[in-house]
Amino acid sequence: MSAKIKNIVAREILDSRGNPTVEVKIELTGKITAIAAVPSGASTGGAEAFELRDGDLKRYGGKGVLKAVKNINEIIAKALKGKDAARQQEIDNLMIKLDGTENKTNLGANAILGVSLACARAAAKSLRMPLYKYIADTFHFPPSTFHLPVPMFNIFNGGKHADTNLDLQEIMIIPQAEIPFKEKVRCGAEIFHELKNVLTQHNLDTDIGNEGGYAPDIKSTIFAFDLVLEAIKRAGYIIGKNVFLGIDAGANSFYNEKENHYALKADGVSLTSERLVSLYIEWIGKYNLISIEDPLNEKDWAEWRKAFIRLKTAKGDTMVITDDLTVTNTKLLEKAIKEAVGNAIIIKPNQIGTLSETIKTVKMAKKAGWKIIVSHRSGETCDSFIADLAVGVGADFIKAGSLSRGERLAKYNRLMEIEEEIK
Ligand code: 2PG
Ligand code: MG
Repeated sequence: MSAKIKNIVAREILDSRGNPTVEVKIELTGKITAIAAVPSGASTGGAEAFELRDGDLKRYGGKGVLKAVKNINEIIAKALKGKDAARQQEIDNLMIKLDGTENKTNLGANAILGVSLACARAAAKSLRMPLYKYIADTFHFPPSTFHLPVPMFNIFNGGKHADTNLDLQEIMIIPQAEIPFKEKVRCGAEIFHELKNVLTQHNLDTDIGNEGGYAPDIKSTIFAFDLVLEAIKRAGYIIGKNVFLGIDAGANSFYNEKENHYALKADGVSLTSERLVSLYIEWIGKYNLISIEDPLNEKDWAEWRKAFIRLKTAKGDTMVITDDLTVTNTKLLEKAIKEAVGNAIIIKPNQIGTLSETIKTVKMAKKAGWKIIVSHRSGETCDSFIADLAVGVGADFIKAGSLSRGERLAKYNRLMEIEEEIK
């Protein structure tokens, strides 16, 4: 039997970048407690749900979250006390109503999401179920077919996640699907460590960026790909067979709106969207690039559509992933499906602000035959909720950063634990 919400207490904690974020502890009747923490993005999409920050420049440069914490402790807690924790949809709806705005600007999506996730975790505990199973059951995903998502390891950080000249935000290695999850982790880690040796040999920095991948300045974009390929080979893996490449271009960040072109500072070139897409096509052929996230800026739907057609024509199974374009929002996803701009979507709970709405987006994408990539944010905590979420909804992939930094490994380690449980 599930239990009733007895108490909700929020606190301000710090995320992996040292910025304040929200942590929520829920207590249920029967002495069950659960905690969840909220992540935060740096390269955020324009239409994301509202992240409430204090704006008080005397604290954390205005980034404090005491208002969000207060909204939980004084408003949300009161409204939810006594409710059945396992009625996730009802609880989420109640908070949406309490907020009363389209983008959760009153209470803050960071406040609402913290409660939503902590509630799910507490309910799962009260039912003595692992969180992934609870999510599958509650939202009617087929529980008998649990599988692990394929990890996309971001081993080269750039864009808004590093202070270097690499314009692409993420270069990811994607192990072959057929091996166990723990072998995928080993493959990723071995290549990650080998990349350090390769960088050292080229006299390049081996410091890491926001998501735990290396972040050196480089002489050109393709040089970064070459370095990764060298590391793959030296680690004993074969590109195109054991491991593939993916990128998150994060194209908003190098798009120049005034001139309507994309400025690649690593290469000293400015490109139209058409020429940028030609470059992607070149990389698909040359570097076994199987997925491209946010290839163009989020405003240019017409160019996205053209890009999708060209990328698919170049190689039929290329994944064209929407992130900033759809921000886990069903309205935007509906448009994206209708306008045929991609075939895969990034799912980030904090882009929309409740677990129920996140699941709605997953279901809509699945129905349209899109691939699901559950994702972390560049500002993370050690909460591993998205690992369970990925398994619960049967996601195809998970993107949780590199093979370093505790807040990234927390997700991969949890997935290895789940793999043991479900075999
Ligand atoms: C992205 C994410 C995570 P951020 O663009 O996919 O990698 O970055 O959290 O900064 O939006
Ligand atoms: Mg992205």
